[in-house]
Amino acid sequence: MRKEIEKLSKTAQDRISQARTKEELEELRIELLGRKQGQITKFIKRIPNLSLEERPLVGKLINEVKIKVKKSLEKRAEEISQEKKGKKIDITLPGKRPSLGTLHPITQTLKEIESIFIGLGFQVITGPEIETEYYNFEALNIPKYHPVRDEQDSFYLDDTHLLRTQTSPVQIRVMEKNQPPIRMISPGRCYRRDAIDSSHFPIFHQVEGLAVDRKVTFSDLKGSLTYFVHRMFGRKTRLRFRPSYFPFTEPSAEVDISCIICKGSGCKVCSNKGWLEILGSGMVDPEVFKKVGYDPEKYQGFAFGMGVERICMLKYGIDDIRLFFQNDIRFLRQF
Ligand code: 2U9
Repeated sequence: MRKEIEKLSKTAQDRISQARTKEELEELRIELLGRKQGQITKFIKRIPNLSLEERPLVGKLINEVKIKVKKSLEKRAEEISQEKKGKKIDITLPGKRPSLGTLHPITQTLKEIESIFIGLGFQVITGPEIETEYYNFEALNIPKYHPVRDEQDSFYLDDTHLLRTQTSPVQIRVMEKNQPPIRMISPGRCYRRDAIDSSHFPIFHQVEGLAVDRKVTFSDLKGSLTYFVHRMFGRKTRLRFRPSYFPFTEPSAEVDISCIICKGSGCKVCSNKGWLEILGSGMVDPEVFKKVGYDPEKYQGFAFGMGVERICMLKYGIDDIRLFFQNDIRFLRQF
């Protein structure tokens, strides 16, 4: 019987080390150590048939084999789970690149506009989005019942406070507190009660600029805006200053650029005109200077304003303003 036990011990060790899965190991455990039919159990059951001298010796041997088999089963199980883990990680594969977020296209465009004017010596100054009627309208030479107030239908919060329709109030506040020279731009969100379509949305972004000093002329305005357009849309872009009207500037001009898609020959984007309107501008109206206590005989200034969404749409060929406000990751991911 001893020989049989030793033989079983050897084959058991071989079979355990060859097992490939935990299921195979479990089958082996039952075959060897199972309570009723296990091969080792069967040897234990045969002990009473042995002589009294042999019983303790064989009993001891069986016990040793049983412990050895149990340990081997455990060791092999551990090896199998390690092998399994090892298979999951292939260290030769290239690493996964974490997906990085990007700045919103409007933020990117704002930053680009800001950096161009910073290069021209303009300061970037922001201000509140809730304004009083005085700063949003009166100080900008837009009295009550002026037709521009209808065009810029606004969101009133109470009798005197509204969401600003432009960022010019920031510039009024800066002039109130500082003496010329002033060179500043004020970027930020504005609100108008517009019906929503592909080019209108009640929230939009503006960058307005202001330069005030002695002897500031319309040539300074043209030079600064030409430099801006060349940096923003390329040096080959042509500009056209078209007479216009704003209550806060006199004279006023709208700035068109040669269509950046067709270069001026006419296409869908420019409605076959060859030109795209991108800016409003003008010399600061003396009435505005009087409101902030500047002497219009002593100081002149030029001012301009642009819609950031429009600039961004033209630059990237986006045909619907609503895309900027929907936060659809498939749109945002492209910038
Ligand atoms: C002060 C005095 C004058 C800012 C100006 C425009 C012309 C203009 C529009 C462009 C598209 C608004 O976003 S838009 O709808 N703006 O055409 N803005 S001049 O003039 C100022 C600003 C501040 C104290």
